[in-house]
Amino acid sequence: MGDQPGNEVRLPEKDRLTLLGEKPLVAETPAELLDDDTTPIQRFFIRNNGLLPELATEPDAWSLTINGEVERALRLTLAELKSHFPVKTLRMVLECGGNGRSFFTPRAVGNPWTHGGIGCAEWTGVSLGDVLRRAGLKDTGLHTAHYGADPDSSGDPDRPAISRGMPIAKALEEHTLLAWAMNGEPLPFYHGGPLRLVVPGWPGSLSQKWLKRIWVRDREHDGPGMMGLSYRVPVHPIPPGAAANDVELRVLESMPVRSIISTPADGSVYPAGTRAITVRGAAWAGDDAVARVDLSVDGGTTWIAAAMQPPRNRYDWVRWTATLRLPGDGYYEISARATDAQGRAQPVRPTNWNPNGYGCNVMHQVVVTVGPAP
Ligand SMILES: Nc1nc2c(c(=O)[nH]1)N[C@H]1C(S)=C(S)[C@@H](COP(=O)(O)O)O[C@H]1N2
Ligand SMILES: [Mo]
Repeated sequence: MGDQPGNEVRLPEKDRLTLLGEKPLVAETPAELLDDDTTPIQRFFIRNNGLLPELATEPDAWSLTINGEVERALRLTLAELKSHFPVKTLRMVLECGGNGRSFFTPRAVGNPWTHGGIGCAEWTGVSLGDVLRRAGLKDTGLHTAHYGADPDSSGDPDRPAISRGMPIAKALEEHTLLAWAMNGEPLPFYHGGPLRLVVPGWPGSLSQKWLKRIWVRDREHDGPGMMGLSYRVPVHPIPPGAAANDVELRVLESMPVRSIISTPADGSVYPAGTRAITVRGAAWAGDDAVARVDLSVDGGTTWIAAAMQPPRNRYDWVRWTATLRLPGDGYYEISARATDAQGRAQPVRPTNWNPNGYGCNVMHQVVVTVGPAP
């Protein structure tokens, strides 16, 4: 599949994802398909920025180079990564920085994500920090720069589709992984197999797929995805639709607190007389922890606290459930609102409009009807 430059992609292995773009392939998961504790591979969103690389025929021979501001440059095969460093499996959220973009008014530039640029998988790999320490970080090693095997849409092999980087502290966090397996299976090609980064809690764009090289730099990286308005948001809020010239910007790091309702599906109809419905979903909060999730069926007049399942590890999402009592038959809008450990809750309406539409964490709502639809 990877060797067809036209990317005429059919995805038999994907289950009812919503296609947001075909070239490059971008597809999100409808919220009602995010009802599993661990997102199955066939329901995991896809975000590509360029062409697909060639399919690796011998995954264990895949090599990763670590160079730049290190004592000794390393070139490691996947087989060496698997056997020379402590292996860990962590369930962690991966979320596109543009998730929720379509809720901004005016429309921000980019893929019109609704609530489905998110998934939570079990990633198996080694801590990037362990590998960087093996290479020996110099005092001048302050940022990373990531390179994958996928060329930019022009097809020029020297132009990466995307190449972002992070401050060295995030790279050294034990949860930042070089991952080769997803939900216990070899990392699928679409998700960056044989090898990718998983940088949990921060925009998905840092989690470089088809990872070939990590360049340790003495300054913030300047590859595609790092310059101009890319993954940057205004330091001080600006009016929706305003030009960003002369506006002070910062690189988007931790993603904001967010939740989705995965049951019931939007538009569900219940038999007349139903007075209690079970609601389920997930919540996550970037680098932070989820403190609570509340639900309302009356536009936020009253709230019911959801019961939360403890996360398995840091960066795992929180699965939650609640039973909502309804006063009678009719039409209801259910809203979910997550709050992080610092007391920051999801907004009722999208706040923090920004030109490229990052980090929109407006509450998710689903509509249900009890009894015959009016
Ligand atoms: N090499 C490479 N890595 C990449 C990308 C890409 O286009 N090429 N897209 C990034 C973006 S923007 C996101 S949101 C995640 C999506 O990962 P997924 O397709 O496995 O869901 O991969 C990131 N890593
Ligand atoms: Mo993304």
